[in-house]
Amino acid sequence: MSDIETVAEILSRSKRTAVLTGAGISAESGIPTFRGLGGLWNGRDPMSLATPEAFASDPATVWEFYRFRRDLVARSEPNPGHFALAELGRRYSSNFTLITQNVDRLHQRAGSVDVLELHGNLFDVRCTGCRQTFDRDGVELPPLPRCDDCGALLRPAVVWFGESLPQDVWQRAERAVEQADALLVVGTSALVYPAAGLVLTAAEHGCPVIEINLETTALSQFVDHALLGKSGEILPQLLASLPA
Ligand code: BJW
Ligand code: ZN
Repeated sequence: MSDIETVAEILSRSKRTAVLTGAGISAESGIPTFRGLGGLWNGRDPMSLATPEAFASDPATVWEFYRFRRDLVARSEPNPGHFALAELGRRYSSNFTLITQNVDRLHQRAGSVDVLELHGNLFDVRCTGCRQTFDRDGVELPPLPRCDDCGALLRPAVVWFGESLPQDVWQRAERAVEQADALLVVGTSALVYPAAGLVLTAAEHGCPVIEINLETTALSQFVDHALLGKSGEILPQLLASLPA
């Protein structure tokens, strides 16, 4: 049996499947990852901009970075990896949970529903004054957008370092992983917590963990099966190996 067939067997037996994705799944859509080669956005290091401190000291630069990313993502399309996960979700429907660290919404554009966005998304904004969240998808933003209600600065509704994840989303993700019979971990370096901790939670519960990545990661030692390669190639192969 090939590695893919072994993993397909695990998935076909699984009653509850969870998936955790990271930036690597969108790399084949032309969206740079955060770390490693090519992990620079428009010449900038994303890690120095993904903090509340960076926003407080230079909101115009941080907004320029996020406007650039909103535009890039709007011009990009989901790839076969996103579509394969959407199809997997349709097959398993209520027994399938897709958890993503990505803020690009490409899973939803590929047809996935009920996606748990651990780190928010690029298209909502939040007021730094009255804390309301507004949908600004498809809207051209000025260099320093302000709240229509209270006039305070708006910020991207993403989760920066040192900030808490949305509690309801996090609790649903934890529960899904605790109850899962299989966890697929796709395209993440598994360096950022608490998201990476979901892999350890699954392993502690005896849940088979399958990693799909170009390379080994910080948590590869805890996974049961590592499929090395592009998620846009491996996920469709995996889908094709499942009984219809
Ligand atoms: C492919 C591929 C292909 C490429 N096919 N694969 C020490 C220990 C533990 C924790 C901490 C610590 N010190 C500080 C912390 C906490 C901190 C943290 O984890 N830091 C670590 C870096 C050490 N975490 C936090 O602060 C979190 N909050 C928190 O803990 O709250 C509690 C708290 C409250 C108050 C004070 C302190 C704590 C929040 C984390 C928020 C992360 N936010 C970002 C930015 C989001 C907005 C934005 O997008 O701009 O989220 S950072 C960035 O990293 C982004 C990503 O979602 C996240 C993960 O990155 P990801 O997805 O793994 O991407 P890469 O680039 O790292 O990896 C890509 C992978 O794809 C690679 O492996 C490639 O090989 C692979 N690949 N092409 C398959 N075709
Ligand atoms: Zn406001």
